[in-house]
Amino acid sequence: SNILDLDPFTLYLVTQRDLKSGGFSVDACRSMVALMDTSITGKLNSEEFVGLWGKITTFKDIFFRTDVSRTGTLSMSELRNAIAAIGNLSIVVKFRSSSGHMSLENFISLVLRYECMSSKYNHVTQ
Ligand SMILES: [Ca+2]
Ligand SMILES: [Ca+2]
Repeated sequence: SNILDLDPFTLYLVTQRDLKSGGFSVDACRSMVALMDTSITGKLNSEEFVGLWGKITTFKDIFFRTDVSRTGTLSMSELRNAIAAIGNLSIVVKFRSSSGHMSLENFISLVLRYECMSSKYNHVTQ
């Protein structure tokens, strides 16, 4: 049974409480729910939420570990190290066309999107 049924706005409120650096925008939460919503209900049940939260925690750790300059953003060289830790170098390509310094929110949204895309892709090709 699922006690939890999290819509994007509730997720937004949850992340405001938990992420030190300002949390995620409502738009970012909407896309994270869409990415993790495998049961296609428009909301996250507890299993989907645990999956998302695990990823956010992992990516947040990597972000803060690789932000050696302690600026709260990742420069190109910091991002390379972060991506190397995750193991998906195609994200760097995307980063080249962006502003040059990546915030925690953008980092997590971007990595999550790539990870979900590549796992769907792998699923199809297997
Ligand atoms: Ca769902
Ligand atoms: Ca930095």
